[in-house]
Amino acid sequence: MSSYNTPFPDGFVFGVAAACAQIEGGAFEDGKGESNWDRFCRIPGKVLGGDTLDVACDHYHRFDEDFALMASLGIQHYRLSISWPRIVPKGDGVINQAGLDFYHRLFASMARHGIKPWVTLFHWDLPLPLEEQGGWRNRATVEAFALYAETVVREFAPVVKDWITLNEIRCFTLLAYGLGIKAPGLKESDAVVNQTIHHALLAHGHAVRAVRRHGGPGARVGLTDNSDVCVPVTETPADIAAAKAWFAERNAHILGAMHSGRYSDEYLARVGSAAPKVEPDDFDLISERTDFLGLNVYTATFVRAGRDGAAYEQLPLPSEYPRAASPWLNIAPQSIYWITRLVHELYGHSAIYITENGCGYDDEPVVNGEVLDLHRRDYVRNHLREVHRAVADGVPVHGYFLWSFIDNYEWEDGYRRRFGIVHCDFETLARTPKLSARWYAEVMRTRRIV
Ligand code: PNW
Repeated sequence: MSSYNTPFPDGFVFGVAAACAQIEGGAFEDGKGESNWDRFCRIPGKVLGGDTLDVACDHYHRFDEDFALMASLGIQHYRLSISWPRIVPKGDGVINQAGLDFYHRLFASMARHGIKPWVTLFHWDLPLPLEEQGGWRNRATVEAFALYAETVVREFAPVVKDWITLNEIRCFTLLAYGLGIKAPGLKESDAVVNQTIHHALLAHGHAVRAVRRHGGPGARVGLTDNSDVCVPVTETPADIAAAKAWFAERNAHILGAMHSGRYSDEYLARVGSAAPKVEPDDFDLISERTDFLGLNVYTATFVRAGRDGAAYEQLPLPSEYPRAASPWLNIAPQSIYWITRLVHELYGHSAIYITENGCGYDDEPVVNGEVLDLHRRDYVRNHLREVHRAVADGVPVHGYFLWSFIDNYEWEDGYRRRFGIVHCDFETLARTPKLSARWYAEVMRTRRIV
């Protein structure tokens, strides 16, 4: 038994995460093409307050200042994403040199500040012309992505070693084409949604191949998934078995498919005529070997052993269960232990990174130069304890990236919902590290939960 305040192992990575569209701004600068989100945010009623991505945190012009701030907090690992519409403005294969130049300047600044990049190739901003041709419903988007991924990996192989193919397939397929919440905001059939997921899996495979071919020595690649997560109500063999059955079923179409190289019979029976169309060799691509798995963890469902032969019973959350301001974000720190353990047991991953974990709240004023976000400090601390427990139990969790470095554009929730450990004043764009940032700096410095 190790106590939770023993240090994390050597080599365990502590970092922070953000995504290009949410922080960069410069939405129409230096040849960047319009994205699906640039268009979506202008449709009345789609984004809270009609907030646009035009300026965001203005990281596009302030990255040097932001990396200096990161360095001052002792941050040595930063997960960021590259903007596809900056590199390929129309999605057609014509490259925008100014877009490549921007990321060269950005990586050079990171290197000067001693910060290592972990780069996501796709974090939801799609060149608008591709969206207009069907977006992820259209298999041609997969081919366009393959070309973009190859371009980016070739270009930045000398300075980037850790690549993430896609961020959260569910969010840019189901939530975008099925539930209508994220761009392009459509409510299509299950069959269409399942096809978008299949296309995303193919895109992932292309990016893995791009890194294998062009990543150079030491390059590594993995997917970041927001698996559906469950917590067994009691940590008994029966409830744990129930949690495992629930997890395998709920993640069959993404992690299950990637790891077994096929859609399971259970999944195909469940979706029936809404099953995706699969072409020969698709699963060679989808099941390409990866070096790690990234997991974004925010929230959970509780599960216990089923009655009358059912594999599990899923419990509704009482209305007073603890939540952050984001309505979907109930706070169940054990989720981070169980997701890593179940992923390891079910799919045999040998390297897992938490690529996002954090919480969104609405109103955090700066008072006397401080933001006293004890709620965020508690959220992160309680989750880190469960990461520590997973490590102590032999689950191969090799790193943790806190979402997010700075308050930013929280997609359909606009700028009101704040996830940052650094406060951003969206009027003046002033940055103020919150109490949680000071606390996390001490965690990184001592490698302990302080
Ligand atoms: C993630 N859910 O999105 C994204 O990767 C980030 O870009 C985003 O800012 C962050 O989490 C906070 O929302 C999610 O409904 C969106 O469970 C929705 C869910 C999960 C993650």
